[in-house]
Amino acid sequence: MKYALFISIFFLSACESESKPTTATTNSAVVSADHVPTEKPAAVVPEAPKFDGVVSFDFVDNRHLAHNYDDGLLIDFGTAGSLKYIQGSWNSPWYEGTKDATFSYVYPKGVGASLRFPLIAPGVTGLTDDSWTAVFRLKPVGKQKADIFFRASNGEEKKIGSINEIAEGWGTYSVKIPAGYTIGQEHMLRVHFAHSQPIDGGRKSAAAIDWIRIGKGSTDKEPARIATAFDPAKKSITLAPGQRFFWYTMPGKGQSFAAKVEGTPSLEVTPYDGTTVSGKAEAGAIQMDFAKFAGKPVRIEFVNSSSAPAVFLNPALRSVQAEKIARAPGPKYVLVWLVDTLRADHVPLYNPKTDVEMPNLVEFAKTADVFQSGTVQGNSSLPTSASIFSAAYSPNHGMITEKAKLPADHTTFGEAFKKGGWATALFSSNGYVSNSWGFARGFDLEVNPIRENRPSDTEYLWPEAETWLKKQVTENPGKPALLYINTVDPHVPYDPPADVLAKYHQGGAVGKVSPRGTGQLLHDMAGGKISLNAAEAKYMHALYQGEITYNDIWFGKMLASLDAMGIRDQTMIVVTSDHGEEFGEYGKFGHGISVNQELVDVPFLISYRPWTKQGRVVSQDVEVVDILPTVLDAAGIEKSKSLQGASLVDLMLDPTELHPRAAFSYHNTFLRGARVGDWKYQLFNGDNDPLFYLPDGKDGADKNDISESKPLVRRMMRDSMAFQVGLDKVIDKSKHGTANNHSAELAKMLDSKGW
Ligand SMILES: [Ca+2]
Repeated sequence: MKYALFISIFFLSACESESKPTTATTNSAVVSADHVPTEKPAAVVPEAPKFDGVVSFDFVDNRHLAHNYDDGLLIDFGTAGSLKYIQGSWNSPWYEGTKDATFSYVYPKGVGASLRFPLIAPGVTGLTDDSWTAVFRLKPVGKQKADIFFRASNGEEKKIGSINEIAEGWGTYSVKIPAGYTIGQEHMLRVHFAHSQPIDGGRKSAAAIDWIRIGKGSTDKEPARIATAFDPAKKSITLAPGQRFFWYTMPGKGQSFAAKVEGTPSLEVTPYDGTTVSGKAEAGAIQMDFAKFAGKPVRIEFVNSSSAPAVFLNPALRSVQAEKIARAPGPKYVLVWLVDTLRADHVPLYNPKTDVEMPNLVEFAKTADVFQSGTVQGNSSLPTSASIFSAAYSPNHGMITEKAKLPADHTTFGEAFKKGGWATALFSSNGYVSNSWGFARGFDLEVNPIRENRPSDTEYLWPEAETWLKKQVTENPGKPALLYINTVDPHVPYDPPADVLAKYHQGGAVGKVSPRGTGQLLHDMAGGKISLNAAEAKYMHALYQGEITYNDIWFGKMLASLDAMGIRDQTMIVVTSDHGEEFGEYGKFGHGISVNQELVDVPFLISYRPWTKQGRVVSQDVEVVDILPTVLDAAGIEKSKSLQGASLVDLMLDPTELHPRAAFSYHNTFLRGARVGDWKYQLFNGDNDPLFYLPDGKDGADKNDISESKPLVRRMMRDSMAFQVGLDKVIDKSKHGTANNHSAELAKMLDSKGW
């Protein structure tokens, strides 16, 4: 037997006080010289230091992302912060929170409940004895007993104890955690009660749970809770003696930490790949230059190792304000050029190693903002286009089956511009992106060659769109116009013209692959009926590359036409895709099958020359749900409430390096992806949640799972994913921020929501 099973269950007395956590401080205090308070402290009463820069991560607003360590990691059920430990309540056996006069709690569904958490204690590097405990504050439904299971990060689960005597009413119960588990790693605790009974509202449960505390020598003392520690009005965080709050996040370029403090708290920052750096109070403030943490996931801890309370005031990561670009009047024309099935790493601007030629897009980028990481919310045309057209995440718009239709209560691309008084036209060579699924709502004109049994290549689509646009420009010169174009060339069938294909393949067709038959071929391969040899796969890939270059030729003709019409400088042009394509990197071909980067990482460029003539690269992670809010903002049209994305106009006009955002993808109902900078995370239905470092990707970006070796990063992604999962039907990024950086308004909403 691997673990010493020393199991004892006991009631803890209310006044018991056990060992306090000790403080881990390594390295010396770091105080940046750049951020010395600008005002000199007065002789007796020090003035509050004034901090430079723009607040880009506010620790008080991000209180629900904080982990609370108070005599152990405290998981306070009935607060939104508990979402972090139950995967955002996704397929989770927990009901929503219930509040009574003094605290909030949660009923697990049925007899079981589980939670996932980092096994962590200050100054403890190994779990070498059995002094660790899990303490539960709960109230049984009827007569109950419970078995407690503990699962290591490698999936190995052990029963660690039982609670055989659960008294009526609220009580605390403790189970010892045997030695042998790995500090810092993610673990799972599972409670299995004897039976469930009806509670109310048709619900069945076995017990109400207020909190669970996990730590070395943890007791049943009343916890110092988030709701009392964080004061949003005063922007303060008060730590009880021995308490600490910590956040897992990734700082951006050029950020620094600053807070005024009272008492003697300290700051500890632990990068995923290095040792802890500590900051101590000087002149009533703690300040630290975060430049060395840029792009690195870190754990940031607010620590009070004294025996008196300590306070952080206005704690924030701040960015240096860059010079803004003047906001010239917005565009008169908006043109969306969507290239169906175009993965980012086949675009030279995103991957210098690709041999795909896109000279017109490369030239275009000289006067465009190139968003370095654009993430689609779906992995096939229907869900992603629904996210573009409604600016909503898929659990909200529900377009994940062919039977779904864009819901009437979502304002669509066409409707928003129509309402703003614009002329609107949709030219789509994708059969899904049509009125049959609700996409044409609000458009004056819909043209869909596929559904009209006409050729769908861009050489046919663009001339029709061009005719409409010319007519607008000449016959309605006073009226602004939206032109949404869904080109489909790189989608199967891969059938580029011979002169373009010659750039990527010499000689005739190879083996089983015929250009017009590639659609059926992908279908048969997905069904396992057929597989390709290396030469055939290479040829098929060359056909795909040829289609991209073919599309680029027509993109160039479109730009030349705008120039000829004299409207280029009046037009905001958005270039993106609805998903990529897999070419055997994971053994499969096609799309709609995963949230791997090959499918969800797409080109994302916006040009409006009065704003983008300098051609910047924007490093923030952006999502296609941001497109509609952006073009509406640029056009000066009010955005409706149903839109969940955020306008990127500020990013275009203000180069300040803000806190990195998270971007999310969805595959049906059972798989989600999250990206923050170079880090990628996938969450499958169940317990499988691999982590990837994208620069490691050689023959597949999402291949090398490092979740076991980088637990700090995994926890950061788990926290972000939890809030996206919990909020993706209601979050409005324009006022709530993102799942990994909450606004004051979102924090307030979460305060009231509980869980
Ligand atoms: Ca609670």
